[in-house]
Amino acid sequence: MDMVEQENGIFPAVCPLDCPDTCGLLLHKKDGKIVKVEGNPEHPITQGAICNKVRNMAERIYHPERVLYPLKRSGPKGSGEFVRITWDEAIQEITERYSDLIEQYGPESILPYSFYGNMGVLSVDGMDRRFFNALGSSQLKQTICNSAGSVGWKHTMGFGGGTTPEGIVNADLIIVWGGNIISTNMHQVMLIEKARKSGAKVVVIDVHRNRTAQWADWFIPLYPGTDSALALGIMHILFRERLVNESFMEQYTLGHEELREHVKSYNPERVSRITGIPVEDIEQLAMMYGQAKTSYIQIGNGLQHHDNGGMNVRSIACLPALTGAWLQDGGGATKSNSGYQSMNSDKLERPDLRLNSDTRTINMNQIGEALAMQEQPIKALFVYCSNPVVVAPDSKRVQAGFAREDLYTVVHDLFLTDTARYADLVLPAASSFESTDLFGSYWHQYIQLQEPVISPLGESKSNVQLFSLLGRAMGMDEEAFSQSEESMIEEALNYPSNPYLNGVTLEALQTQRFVKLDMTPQQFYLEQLSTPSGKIELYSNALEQAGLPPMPEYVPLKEGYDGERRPTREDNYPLMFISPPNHNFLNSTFSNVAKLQKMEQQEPVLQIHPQDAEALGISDGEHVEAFNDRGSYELKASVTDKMLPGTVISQGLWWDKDGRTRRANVLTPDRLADMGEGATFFSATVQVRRK
Ligand SMILES: Nc1nc2c(c(=O)[nH]1)N[C@H]1C(S)=C(S)[C@@H](COP(=O)(O)OP(=O)(O)OC[C@H]3O[C@@H](n4cnc5c(=O)[nH]c(N)nc54)[C@H](O)[C@@H]3O)O[C@H]1N2
Ligand SMILES: Nc1nc2c(c(=O)[nH]1)N[C@H]1C(S)=C(S)[C@@H](COP(=O)(O)OP(=O)(O)OC[C@H]3O[C@@H](n4cnc5c(=O)[nH]c(N)nc54)[C@H](O)[C@@H]3O)O[C@H]1N2
Ligand code: SF4
Ligand SMILES: [Mo]
Repeated sequence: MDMVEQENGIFPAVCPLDCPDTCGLLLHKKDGKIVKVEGNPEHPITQGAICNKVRNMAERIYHPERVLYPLKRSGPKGSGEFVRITWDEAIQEITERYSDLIEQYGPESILPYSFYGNMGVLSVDGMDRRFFNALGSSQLKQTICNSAGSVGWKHTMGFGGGTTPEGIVNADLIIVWGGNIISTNMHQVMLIEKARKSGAKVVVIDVHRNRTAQWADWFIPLYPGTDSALALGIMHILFRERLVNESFMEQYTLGHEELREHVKSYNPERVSRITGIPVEDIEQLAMMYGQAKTSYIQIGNGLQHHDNGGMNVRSIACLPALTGAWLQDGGGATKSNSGYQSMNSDKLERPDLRLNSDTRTINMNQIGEALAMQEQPIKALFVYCSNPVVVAPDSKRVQAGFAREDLYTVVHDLFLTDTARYADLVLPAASSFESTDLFGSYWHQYIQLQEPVISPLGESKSNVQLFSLLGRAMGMDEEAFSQSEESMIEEALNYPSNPYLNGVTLEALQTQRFVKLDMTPQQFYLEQLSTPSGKIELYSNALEQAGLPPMPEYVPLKEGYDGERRPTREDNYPLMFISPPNHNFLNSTFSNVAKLQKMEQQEPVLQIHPQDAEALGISDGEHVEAFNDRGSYELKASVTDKMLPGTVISQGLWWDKDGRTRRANVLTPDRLADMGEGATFFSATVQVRRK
């Protein structure tokens, strides 16, 4: 008997959320319903510990506001007024509208908009892609999360993977740089705690004394977007003090002699002026780093959501190449480990089904602008696994785009999100616990399988079910649209180009649950770097050709301040506005769960330094408005010295409520970062006033 049919029991599951930990879960089922979610103690990395968010997952699955039937809009866009229709009516409507649009404007008038609301590869890099490939729609550049940093990393290291988790316990110095891992990667904290018991020191470098900084041994605050300058200052001292590993640099790097000259101008005094960090602290940090036996740097996502985000990551990624930390088990750095688990995307996504090979691509960070395009306008949007009205920058423009009367929008989600409220048609999505899917992790090296534990609630359908149904309804008669999930998984894992996947099979997943990648090739990590030179590129010709500095460099933010350029009276928006994730939501997911809202003080909070609060006449707990030319919204002030003066912080991506805007992204820019066309959420300036 399969899991769905069993009324009672404890069943294995995978956390589907966009979180590096990809925990193994156990779902307790009673009378056919999930009543409890806990960690699976047998998962080698996550070991039975899970976050509070997912412990409350049942509340989300059975939330009274979950969308259970197809809905058709009956009021103005954004009003949230819908009537129930049948699946047959919904599918018929989509196929008719799409056929008309294709005839009149061509298939590129249709744009999918998706991200990783469910990390299952069949859901977001599988049947969905097949459908849009066969349709010939415009393509989305998925740049909203880490693309600036990934490209910065790749220009230095080549391959999209770094230090793997298990070794971290051996490190004696751990630097968490621009990340808030207590909230965003809790199992890394568990491993670091082990290292700490053996004497390791933990340093956090951030613009905010976040939860992770409070837990660290040493917190170093700096001005936003100045991380490259700090990394270059550390390099300056490492060369000066001969704390570099000459033979390592000789063997494994390109451009160390040029770099040695280059960093002479980044003396500690200059770096201190830019970053706001005292000279003594820069000296001490560099000495600690240079003298550590096994140093490890966790490069967070926060510091790459900036105009200079690619370079920030690149500069930091150069540090272990100077000391040779890569030679130690657990040494080095990680930005993302997604490279180890790449799957057979040709088989999964079937790009061969696309007939128009030069289809236009639209950057998801600029969806507001894209929806305002007059020429070759986007006439239809299909949103799934994402909530762009809340998560995309310059949100008022995004909202205006979604409000266009002539735009035909379909949203597939579990809830009537702020985005779904603008849809013409809302389709009910099954949760991952109601579906079959395959999960990797962008941090650890275990692959997992999800099999359905309960039946889809109401009339909801998984992404795979939906897109295969739609494909067939649109006359796509290829076998690709009737393939079973199991067969898709087999094809995804059959990928000799990625040797790490050796031995990972559907059968192994069914019997063992957690199947580790074959990490043998990692032993040759330094010998097989996929940069153009095959070495760690301290000097990058590719960057030079792209018109960017070939060596790590501090480039000030386009919108923002540093220690050398503080705001003046002429600056209307003198505060830097940073809006990173909070502890209890996952991006905007869970922002509608009452228990978790309560743990986040029920509403958006603006942390403001006492000096700034005093100058603006703001007291703790009162309501304020944060604003700039892009928009404004109301928050509750929390006066605190967790940042340097001049920086304000609001954590968490909130949905609007009762007509009140609660979206941080009304203030953020849709400019693209220096690399990877990435998002620049945190290079935003604002002013704040009493409400
Ligand atoms: N609880 C929870 N967990 C999550 C998420 C969530 O929303 N909630 N989101 C998931 C996703 S999609 C991602 S990408 C990861 C992200 O998780 P992390 O890698 O931890 O990155 P962020 O939380 O985005 O940002 C971390 C820190 O960057 C800091 N920061 C901002 N600008 C700068 C700067 O210029 N320099 C430095 N040094 N620091 C800066 C912010 O203050 C913040 O403390 O977390 C995942 N896990
Ligand atoms: N200001 C600011 N903005 C940010 C960030 C920030 O730090 N600050 N972080 C950015 C980052 S790093 C990221 S990754 C993005 C994340 O942005 P998104 O990927 O849009 O994340 P969510 O807001 O969690 O939205 C995911 C949606 O997918 C839905 N969903 C879940 N499972 C399924 C499924 O199986 N099928 C379908 N069809 N839908 C499903 C959920 O209900 C939810 O509404 O946000 C970015 N935006
Ligand atoms: S959100 Fe992250 S920490 Fe929480 S259960 Fe999921 S994978 Fe684990
Ligand atoms: Mo992300």
